[in-house]
Order: sequence, then structure tokens, then C-alpha cells
Amino acid sequence: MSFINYATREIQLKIVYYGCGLSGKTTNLQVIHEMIADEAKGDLTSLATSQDRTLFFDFMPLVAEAIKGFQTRFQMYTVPGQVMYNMTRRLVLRGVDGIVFVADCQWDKMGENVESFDNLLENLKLQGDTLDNLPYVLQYNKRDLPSIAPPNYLDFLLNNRGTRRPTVNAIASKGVGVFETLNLIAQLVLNSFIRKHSGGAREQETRKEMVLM
Ligand SMILES: Nc1nc2c(ncn2[C@@H]2O[C@H](COP(=O)(O)OP(=O)(O)O)[C@@H](O)[C@H]2O)c(=O)[nH]1
Ligand SMILES: [Mg+2]
Repeated sequence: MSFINYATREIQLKIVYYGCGLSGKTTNLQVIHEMIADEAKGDLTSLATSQDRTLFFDFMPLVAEAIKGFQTRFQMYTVPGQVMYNMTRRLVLRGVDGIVFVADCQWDKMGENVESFDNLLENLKLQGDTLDNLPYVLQYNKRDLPSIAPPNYLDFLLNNRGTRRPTVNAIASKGVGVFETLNLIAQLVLNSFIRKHSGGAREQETRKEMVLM
């Protein structure tokens, strides 16, 4: 759920990177964090409870204000992908505004990708949300490895819920596709916020303004 702070004139929007263990979620956040100018970002924090590491940081894109009189602050989270950390994933998903689902393209990870996607649907349902009403982007990661499934097979498995959602082919460990993904989700989340709060009048304008780097 977006949060409007009238005192600081900030809109806070929460983006969660979801996906199975080792798909590349942490790598995405590390690359983003490294590239953002110091004055625009908070610390990269690890919220650790025993073994399940959740990464978090927030940043304010260096752009013209998207909504008059307000700055936008994006809160970026990863979840632990391992099956056993489902309670942590539910906590992190609370109040989510947008999701990046990071899929591992290796053939032998298809089962885990689907399991993680189903887990996402189930956890959203438990908090009264549904993916159909949320902005999300699919990132097909690890395109540099041998034995990977073609993007249209990943679409067949993961991108089959009515309206086709945006996808990005990525090699997160080399930074490829990381900012494309971030730009897409940031725009979708911001436009969704504007639609909810002002009837969509400024949507086109925002699209042009949103350049994250
Ligand atoms: N070859 C390759 N390795 C990657 C890529 N993205 C991430 N990795 C590696 O995969 C491993 C797991 O990545 P990590 O970001 O920790 O996954 P997480 O569990 O989803 O947070 C790390 O060793 C990364 O360096 C990629 O695009 N290609
Ligand atoms: Mg991780």
C-alpha cells in the first residue's frame, strides 16, 4: 500500500523482488544500489532473522517531481526464496505496490520458478490482494548460462494470466536488464498510484518524466 507523508511531502511506494532461491533477486538490488548516487539512496540493509536474509533499501529517483509538490521514495525489498521462509515472505509482501518476479531461466529451475510464482499468488491472496490488480514485471534472468529455456517458454509458464505483462531478459550479475526492469516497474507503480489518486489525468506526463538514471 502506498503511503503519503504530508509532513515530508513524500509518496512512498514499495517494490518487492520475488522469486525462487538463487534466481538473482539480491544481485538486482545490489546492482541498483551501487549505481544510484549516494545522496539519493539509503543504506543497503540486511534484515536478518537467523538464516533468512531480506535485503532492503530505499531511494528517491533524481527526477522532476512526478506528482506536484511531492517527492517519490521507492522502498526496495527482496525476499528469501527458500521454501522454508514463507512467513518472512508474507511479512515483506504486506503493503506491496509492485512486484518484480525474477525467474531463473535454467531448464532445471522451471519447477522452482512455478512453485515460487504459485507461492506468490497464494501469499497475496492471504492478504486480500491479487496479482491481477498489482503492477508487476517478469525478469527472465541468467540469459548467459547454457541450458536455458527460451523466453516464450517462460511466458507460457509464468506470463499466462490474461493480459500479458512486461518481461525483461537479464544477466543481473553483469547488470544487463537490471535498470530496464526497474524503470518498467517504477513507471507502472507510479502510474497505478496516480490513477488511484487523481483519476489518471497526469499519467502521460509522468511517463515522460520518469527516468531513473
Ligand atoms: N551466470 C549468472 N549468474 C547470476 C546471474 N544473476 C545472479 N547470478 C548469480 O546467482 C547466484 C544467486 O544470486 P542471488 O542474487 O544471491 O539470488 P537470490 O537468492 O535470488 O537473491 C549468485 O552467485 C549470483 O552471482 C546471471 O544473470 N547469470
Ligand atoms: Mg537473496
